Amino acid sequence: MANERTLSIIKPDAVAKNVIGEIYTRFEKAGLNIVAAKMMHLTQEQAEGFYAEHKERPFFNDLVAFMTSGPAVVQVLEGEGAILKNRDLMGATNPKEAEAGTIRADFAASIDANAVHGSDSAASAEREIAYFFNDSEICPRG
Ligand code: RTP
Ligand code: MG
Repeated sequence: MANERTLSIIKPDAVAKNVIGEIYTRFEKAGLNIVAAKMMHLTQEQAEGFYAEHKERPFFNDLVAFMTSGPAVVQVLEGEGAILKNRDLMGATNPKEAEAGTIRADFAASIDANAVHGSDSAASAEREIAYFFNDSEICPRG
């Protein structure tokens, strides 16, 4: 499988629970390298732009309110099959349906406060990484 990059966000609920380190450990143990990272309290405009594909969905306003409710940690993960690997580590969108041992099963409280985001395709990953990071902020391993 190809070496890929994906955009990950530790959402405000997980930051508030103090589990940034536990989530980073899962990425690292799965062989994903954190090649860029920053903590950000997203503005309304940043959250709306990031989730623009969901603009017409009934949950859009709640999603934007949640994503701007506190600081988040945004990172680029790199590794073999990183996009799918990260989605597997995250588990299903609704933590009630997430497989045991996944990040959402272990740390998420609800479908709204669901601990993490991960790009869902190569095209999303490219857009989402560029949304938050310049090339100069990404530091691949030598
Ligand atoms: P994400 O984009 O945050 O990684 O999550 P996802 O791919 O698993 O889910 P997506 O369909 O992209 O939805 C984005 C976020 O919107 C909230 N959502 N609520 N109430 C609902 O039916 C509903 N559906 C989605 C979730 O917080 C989801 O993470
Ligand atoms: Mg999504």
